[in-house]
Amino acid sequence: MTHLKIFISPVEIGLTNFEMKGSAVQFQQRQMDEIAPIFLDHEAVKKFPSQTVVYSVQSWQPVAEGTPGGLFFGVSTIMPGKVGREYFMTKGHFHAQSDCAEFYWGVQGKGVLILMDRDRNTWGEEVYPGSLHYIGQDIAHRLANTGDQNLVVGACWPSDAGHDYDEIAGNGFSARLIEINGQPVLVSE
Ligand code: PAN
Ligand code: ZN
Repeated sequence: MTHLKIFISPVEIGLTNFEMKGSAVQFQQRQMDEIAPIFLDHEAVKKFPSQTVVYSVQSWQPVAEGTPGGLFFGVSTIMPGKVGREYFMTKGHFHAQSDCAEFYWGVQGKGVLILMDRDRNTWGEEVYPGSLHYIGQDIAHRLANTGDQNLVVGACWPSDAGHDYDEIAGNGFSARLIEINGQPVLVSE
């Protein structure tokens, strides 16, 4: 019986670093060997040990994936680094249920949220501690770390959003975030 009881939530979050703790927290890592094709410079990729961690994601999915009306919560950590002149970044995706939006917010470090619509217009938003980002319906999204420390970003998205990785894996974004004269610049493919 739950009536009149006061519980402790199964998940808590560090208020400064956003580290999630609790038995319900899931953890996923993406290593260089797994995501190498997303980077432009395939020779530069080979300089990294294959198990180099590019990013990790903690998440709490309180309902089954695909459940309408629920929410998922996650914290992404993108390591600092560049493959050639291209910053370490996430795979990026559209949501499978393309009318599902998402919030991101910057926690630590600095980076760029790269966004692309279905007409393949690509633009970025600067990510920094306190930046808040609304990712609208039908907008592909990817995070790139442009700093020299971990980029930590919170996220909240609908439990029925799903992830369509195939479109980006096949066609990429229409621009890449490249370091030019020490600054991040979006360059058309
Ligand atoms: C985020 C992303 C996370 C990792 O939680 O899933 O940053 O990026 P990829 O999923 O592109 O590898 C989110 O956007 N969820 O919907
Ligand atoms: Zn998403």
